[in-house]
Order: sequence, then C-alpha cells, then structure tokens
Amino acid sequence: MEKNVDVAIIMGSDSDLSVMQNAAKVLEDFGISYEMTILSVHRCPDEAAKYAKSLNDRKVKVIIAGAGGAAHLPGVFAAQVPCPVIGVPIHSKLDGVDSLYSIVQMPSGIPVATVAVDGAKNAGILATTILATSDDILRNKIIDYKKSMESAVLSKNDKLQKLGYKEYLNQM
Ligand code: RP5
Repeated sequence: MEKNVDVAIIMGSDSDLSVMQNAAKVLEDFGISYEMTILSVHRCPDEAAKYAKSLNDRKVKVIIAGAGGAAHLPGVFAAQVPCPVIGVPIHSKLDGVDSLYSIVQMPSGIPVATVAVDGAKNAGILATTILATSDDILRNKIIDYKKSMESAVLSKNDKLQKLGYKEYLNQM
C-alpha cells in the first residue's frame, strides 16, 4: 500500500538520480517525509498518469520533478495535480539549456517553479519553505538554516580581513 508523504521526488531516468539525490538529502535533513520514483512521461506515459492520480488521491503537498533534454516530466505532472511542482533541469547533451527551457517555458495557467540546472538542492529547500508556510517547526528550522549560512559567510569574511587574500587562498 502506498503511504502518505508530503513530497514526491520524480525523475525521468536513473541517469538523473545522482543529481536528484540532493533534493532527498535536504528533505531528510529537515525531517520531511518523501518518496522517490523513476517514471518517464515519454517511455511509460500510462504509468506516469496513474502515479499522478495516486499523488492526488494521497494529497501529496509538493512535487519535485527532474528531467533532462526534452524535459516534459515536470510540466506533464503540473498539468495533472493541484499542488506546487518544482522542476529541476538536468544537465544534458546541450549543457542543460534544453532541459531548462523545456521546464521553464510553461504555458500560462500551468506553472512549474524552475530551479537552476542540476539545482536539486535548492528544489529541496524550496519545497521545505513551501511546507513551512503552514508548519511553525519547519519555519524555525528554515530560519536557523539561514542563520547558519549567514555565520558561515561572516566568518569567512573575518578570516579574509585577518589573512589577506593571498594567505586565504593558500589555506584553501
Ligand atoms: C530524460 O531523458 C531523463 O530525465 C534523462 O535526463 C534523459 C536521458 O535519459 P536516459 O536516456 O539516460 O535514460 O527523460
């Protein structure tokens, strides 16, 4: 039996997995329930449509969909679900520009929130912030996460001021 999860990570091929794992890692760090599925809207369209229906039946809250090349998967899912879809363009033979344009250029009325080429980590963070709008624990975790990034940058700047750029680079 399929379980209830907050986020579904979908990708068009196992060749996308090395990128898409970065979305899963973020969700794990934030303690968000998710499932991960390989399904192609080109190579197995009937199964993909069945899975979209199952996502609707289970009221999955956010979908992260990665695909490369003629990357129709995020848009085809967005057409079939009422929840936000985040698209991850995967690097490809055309450096991912084909994937990026395929995902970002959606027709009016069917948006896909598109991150950078191979930006699965940001897709995970964006999904978390969407869920955080109705979950104060997650909201606080996002605030802490941003504070930790702030401290990391400020301490790098302190180090640069102390060492100067040459020594800083020597130590990198
Ligand atoms: C897309 O085609 C997949 O998302 C993948 O990025 C690309 C290539 O797939 P494979 O030929 O590696 O299976 O559908």
